[in-house]
Amino acid sequence: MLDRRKFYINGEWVDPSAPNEFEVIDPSTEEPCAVIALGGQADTDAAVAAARAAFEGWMFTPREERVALVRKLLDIYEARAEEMAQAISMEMGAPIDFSRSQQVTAGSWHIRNFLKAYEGFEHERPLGPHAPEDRILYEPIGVVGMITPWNWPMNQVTLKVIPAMLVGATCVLKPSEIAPLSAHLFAEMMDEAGFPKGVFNMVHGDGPGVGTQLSVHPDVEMISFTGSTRAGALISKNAADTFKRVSLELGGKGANIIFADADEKAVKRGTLHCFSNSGQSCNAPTRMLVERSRYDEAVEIARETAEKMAVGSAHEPGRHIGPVVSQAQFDKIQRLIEKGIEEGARLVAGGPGRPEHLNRGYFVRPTVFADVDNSMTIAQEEIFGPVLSIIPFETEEEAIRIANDTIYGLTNYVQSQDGARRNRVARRLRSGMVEMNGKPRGAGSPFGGYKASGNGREGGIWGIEEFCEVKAVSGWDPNAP
Ligand code: TXE
Repeated sequence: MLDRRKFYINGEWVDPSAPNEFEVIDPSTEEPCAVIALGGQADTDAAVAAARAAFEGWMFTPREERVALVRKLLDIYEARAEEMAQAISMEMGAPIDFSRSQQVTAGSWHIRNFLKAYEGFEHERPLGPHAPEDRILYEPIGVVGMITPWNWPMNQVTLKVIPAMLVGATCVLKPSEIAPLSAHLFAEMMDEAGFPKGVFNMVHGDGPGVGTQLSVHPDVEMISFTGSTRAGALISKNAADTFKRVSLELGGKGANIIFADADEKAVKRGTLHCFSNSGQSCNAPTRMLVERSRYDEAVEIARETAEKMAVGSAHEPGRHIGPVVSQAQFDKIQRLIEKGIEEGARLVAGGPGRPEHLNRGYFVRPTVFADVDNSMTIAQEEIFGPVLSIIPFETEEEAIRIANDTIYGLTNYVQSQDGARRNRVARRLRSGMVEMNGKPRGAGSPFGGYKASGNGREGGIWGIEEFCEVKAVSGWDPNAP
């Protein structure tokens, strides 16, 4: 069993202030695979103090030096990619090939994209061509508490840590306690890259402990959070008394609108996308809205796709999906599948229980419900498992109404050969992202949600500005350095 009971504070690996041990469970086997310590107030305070003390120096470090350190980190990250893939598979159950090709590379993709986006980022800008004595300064916000989840661990860690490092903010990272191994390894990489002491700190802990302590801490200027809508609301409330900036990336209930003129692969593509990462993605297209004339055909394709989808251990190579992350998530998904049946949706593939060939591990059967009404629980709640709900529609207007009829607003999807229709629908969907005809979002585009899906934007120039305060200065001497 791996021993990961140390925290990374002020450039050192230190012991926790109290033992408070916590076992990390491998979701493929249900066996403990590592032990960490959950931090307490003294650990949080030490990490925040280190980040605070490092801030001034880091903020005024020449940008080329910060960029060079991030470049060095990228080299190390790529050199240790296999270790990272193994850690992610073990902690959250992504099959090893998926871990290598998607989970790990999401991190390097973000690091590269941020380096590119930051090239064009000016920390000091004139207000406009006719206001040379007005200067707008984009300054690093200060100490940032970063709280991350377990579903795309390196995706989320790099989306927060990298832009903060580039602009000159400092941070305390609290990764998910149920999938902390990749973040621990990431902290080793930050150490190896040689970031100055205290610039990056990492403390393991849970929500009621370190998560809350960071949220209320008077010396933390910002919380950047990805996780459940429940925890996001709590963090906002906890942060209110100290006027922190709170950036939230929360749940989703994406609609995938398939018009009758959609390309023939659209249904299969949408089903596979919904099941990818065992359905544990906030932007998963979990509600498939299909125009009536192609509805029966779509249900059949989705059923076939689900039945062909292999499920197996994270430690085996192949294109199967793995278990979900924990017993709690497994139970939640089972409860929602039962609820779907109870409320009258038509189960066409999968269903309750584990796949027959697996009797241990948090494995869920790829499940498809047809004849779903958008008011049903399975169409409203984020399930976070491989469960697809198919809903018929008659008109474009009705499709837009159903898509928007959710508390969430993260990603919606549109499939149609009619460009004018695609653009028209994209303008009316209340979500931070709309992806059409299977085209993935471009590098450097912003990621984030409307409504209960959150409020910040990560990635690209938007994700860099998140970590900056904006200062307006008048009487600036444009001819002086
Ligand atoms: O999330 P939590 P859970 C959704 C998904 C999933 C559900 C529950 O629907 O089924 O959330 O997952 C920290 N103050 N998403 O319970 O609790 C916690 O320690 C400060 C969507 O695992 O939100 C961890 O680091 N921090 C999502 C992180 O929050 C708190 C990804 C996420 O855990 C806290 C994950 C508190 N009061 C789950 N309570 C996405 N947007 O991708 C918890 N935490």
